[in-house]
Amino acid sequence: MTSPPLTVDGFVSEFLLNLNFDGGVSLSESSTNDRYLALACTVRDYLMARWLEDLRKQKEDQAKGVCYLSAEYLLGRQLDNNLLATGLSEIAAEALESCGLSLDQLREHEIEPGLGNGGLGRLAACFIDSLATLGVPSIGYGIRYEYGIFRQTFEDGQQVEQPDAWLTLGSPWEFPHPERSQLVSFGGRTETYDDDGVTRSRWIPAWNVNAIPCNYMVPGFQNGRVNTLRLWRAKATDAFDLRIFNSGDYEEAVRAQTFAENISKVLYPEDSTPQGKELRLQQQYFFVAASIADFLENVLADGYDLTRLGDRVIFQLNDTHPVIAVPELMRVLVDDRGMEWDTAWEVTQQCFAYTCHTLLPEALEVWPVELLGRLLPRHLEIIYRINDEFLAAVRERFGDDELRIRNMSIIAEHPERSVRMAYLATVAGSKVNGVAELHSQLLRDKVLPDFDEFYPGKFTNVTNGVTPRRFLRLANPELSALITEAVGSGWESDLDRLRGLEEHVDDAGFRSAFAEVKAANKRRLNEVLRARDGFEVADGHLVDVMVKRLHEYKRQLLKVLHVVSSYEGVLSGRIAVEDLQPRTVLFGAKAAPGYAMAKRIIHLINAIGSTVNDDPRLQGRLKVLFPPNYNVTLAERVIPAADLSEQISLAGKEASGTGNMKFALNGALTIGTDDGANVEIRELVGDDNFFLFGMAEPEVEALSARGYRPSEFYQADEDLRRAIDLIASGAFSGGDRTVFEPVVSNLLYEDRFMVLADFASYMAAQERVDAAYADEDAWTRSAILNVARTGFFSSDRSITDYIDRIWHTPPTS
Ligand code: 26W
Repeated sequence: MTSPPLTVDGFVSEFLLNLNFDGGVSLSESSTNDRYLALACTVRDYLMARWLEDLRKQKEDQAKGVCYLSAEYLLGRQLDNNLLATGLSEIAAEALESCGLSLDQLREHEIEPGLGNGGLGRLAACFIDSLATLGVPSIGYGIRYEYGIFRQTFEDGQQVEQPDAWLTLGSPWEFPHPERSQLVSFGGRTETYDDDGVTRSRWIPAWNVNAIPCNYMVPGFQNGRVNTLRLWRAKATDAFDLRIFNSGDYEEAVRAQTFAENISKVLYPEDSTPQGKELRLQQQYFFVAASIADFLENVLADGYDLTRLGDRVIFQLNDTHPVIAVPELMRVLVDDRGMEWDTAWEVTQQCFAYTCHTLLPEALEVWPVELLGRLLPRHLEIIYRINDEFLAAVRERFGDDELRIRNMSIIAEHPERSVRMAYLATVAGSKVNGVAELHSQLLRDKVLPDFDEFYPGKFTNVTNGVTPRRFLRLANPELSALITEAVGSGWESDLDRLRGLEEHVDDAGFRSAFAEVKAANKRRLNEVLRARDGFEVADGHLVDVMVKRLHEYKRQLLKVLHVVSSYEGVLSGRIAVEDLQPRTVLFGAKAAPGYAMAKRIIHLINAIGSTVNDDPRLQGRLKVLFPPNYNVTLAERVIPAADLSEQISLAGKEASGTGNMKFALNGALTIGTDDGANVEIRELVGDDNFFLFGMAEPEVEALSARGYRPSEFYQADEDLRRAIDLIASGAFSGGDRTVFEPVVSNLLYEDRFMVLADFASYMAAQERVDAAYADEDAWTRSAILNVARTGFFSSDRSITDYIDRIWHTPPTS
C-alpha cells in the first residue's frame, strides 16, 4: 500500500474523494462537520501505509515492547497533532484554501477526546507520543469511554456538570474491530478439580461481555513511525441477551444489554479519591483482561514459549487502576495455559512494572475483599496465595514481627478487609517508580519504607515530562519559529537543544522578539476567551495562571487569599491603587462532582471575580477570570500566554505536576513551593528565575508533629486576618455570611494543607514577582532562561529513562 502524493493537488483530490465517497456530499452542499471528517480521513490516509507496515513489522520482529496499561488517556485534539506528525500542515492549509475552505476553521470543529481526568491521563498521552517518536515498539491499552470527563458549566458561579458526548459527530480517528473482540468474564465461583493427581482450581464465571478493540494511530514526530492506541469498548454478547430474549422477556434482554455496555459508558470523574464503586472495578478488569488476551493472541507470535514472556513484553501499570492485571496474568498462565505456579509467578514478576502517581493516602486504591471476591473470585484466591507466599518470605527475613507483617500485608484488615492494590503492584512489579525525585524519595521513605527495605533496588525514579510537539510546537507556533531561528530545526525531538537559546539572552533584539511573541500569545488567548466566555485580558497586565484540577492540597485557596488581600488592601487604603501591579488572575479547574469543598471553592472564586472585576475602586488593575471547562484545548491557548505559573501545593503533596513543566517551557516564571517537579525546575532554571516560597517538606512534617493550629496564624497576621474576615463578612456573597462559612471555618480550624502557615511567605514572594515584573527586560531574560533550561522535561527524556531503568526495550528501526 502506498500513501497519497505529498502535494497540494494530491491532498485536494484525496480530500474531495473522502468528502464525496465517504461523506456522500458535494463540496458546495457539505457541512462543516462533513468537511472536518473528510479532512481527518485524508490525514489518516497519509498515515495508513506506515501504520499497516509498523503493525506487520511488530509481529514479524518480535522485539521486546511496552504495553502501557492506563485507564485514562487525555489526548486532546487529534487533527493538528497528526498534521504536524506527517509534516502536512502547510500542504493541507493550501489545499483547503484552494477549495475555498479554512484549515483554522475546521480545526476548531474537533471535539477533543477527554478520556482522562488530569495529570495522570495527560501523562499517558504524552508518553505514547514519545514512544512513537522514539520508535519503541509499544501499544497503549485503555478504555474507549463513550462519555469522557464532564463538560463544566457555571450557574450562578457554581459548577454544573454536563455529559461530554464527544462521539456524536463521528469519530474519524477510530478504527473499531468487532471481529477481534475478546470475551471478558465476571462473577460466578471457583471449583477445584483433579488434573492427573494434581488438585487445580478453576473459575466458573457467571456472565461475560465482549470487549471490542478500537484502534487509534499514534504517529511519531516526522519519523514515519505509527504506533497503536487500543481502547476497548464493551458490547453485550449474543449469549447474554439471547438467553433472556428467548425466555420472552424483551425488556429484561434490553436491560441486560445496557448493563453490559455500561462498563465503558463513562469515565469516573474522581481524581485522587477513589469511590470504591463496583462499576469501576468492572472497568479496570474489563480493559486489562482484554488487553492481556489481545497481546497473547494477536501480538505475540503463535506458539511462543510463555516462560520467556518477559523477553517480549513489559506491562507498565499506570498507577493502581490496572493492577488487577497481575492476578489476571497469573490466572491465564496457570489455569488456562497449565503453567506451574512458581514459574508463572517468576514470569509475572518480570512482566510488570508499576508507576505510583500520588502521595495522598486516600488516593491509594483498596478493594473490599467482599466485592473483589464476588466479581472476580478466582483472582481473589490468587491474590491470597501471592500474599501468603510474600508474607512467608517477609517472615523468613525479619522473623515473626507481627506489626511489620500486618503493615506489609497485601490484605488490610481495617476498616474492612480489603486488597491494597499499591502493595500488590509493588510485590509483583520488577520496578516501582515515582514521578519526580522528591516524590520517589518520599515514596521510599514514607509510603512504602518496609518494601524498600525488603526489595533493595526495586524502587527508582522517573521524572515526568511533556511532549514538546503538542505543548510547544503546536501550542506556541510563534515561539517555535523564534526557537528554530535561534537554534536551528530539529529541537522538537531533541529538546536539550533549547540550551542554545542561552547564548541569545544578552541580545536585546532577541529579547524584544521574545517579548513580542508573549504579547502575541496574549492576543491569541484573548481571541479565544472573547469568543467562548466574553472575557478579555487587558494590555499591560501580568497574566497570572493557576490551571489544574481543583483539590485542597493544590491550594487554589492560597491564590484566592492573595487576590482577596490585594483587594482588601485597596479598599482599606493600605495599598494605593496606583501601586497595584496590573494583573489578571486566570483560573481553570474542574472539581470532582462529589467533592463538596472543591465545588465551594469554585463558587468562591467566581464570586470574588464578580465582585472584584466590577469594582471601580480597582481601576481595572485586578481581574479574576475563570473560564469554565478547562481542558487540553484551552490549555494550549492559556499556557503560551502566561507570565506567571502558580505551582503552590503544600510541600510533599504534589507527586510531580506536569503543568509546571509546560509553563516553564513556554517562558512563564514559576511561583512555587519545593514540591514535586518544582524542585527540579528550580534547580535547572536557577533561584534567580524562580519564585520559591513556603515550607519545605521536613518543615511541614515538623509543624504537623508539633500540632498545627491554623487560628494562631490567623491571629498573628493582620493581612491574613483582614482577607479571611472579608470573605467571612459576606462581601462576596451579597452579605450572606453562610455561603462561604464552611470554607472559612475549614481554614481556621482544620486547614489540612496548611494554607495559613504558608500565607505570609506566599505574599512576600508575590511582592518579589511584582517588583520583578516592573523591569520588563529583566523579566524577559528570566523567561528566556526558563525555556532554555527546561529541555530536560521533554517526555522523550522520561521515556528514555524508562527504557534504561525499567523496560529495557530499545527503539527498533
Ligand atoms: C479515583 C482514584 C484516583 C486515584 C488517583 C484517580 C486518579 C488518581 C491519580 C493518581 C491522580 C493523578 O492524576 N495524579 C497526578 O499524576 C500526575 C502524573 O504523574 C502528576 O504530575 C501529579 O502530580 C499527580 O497528582
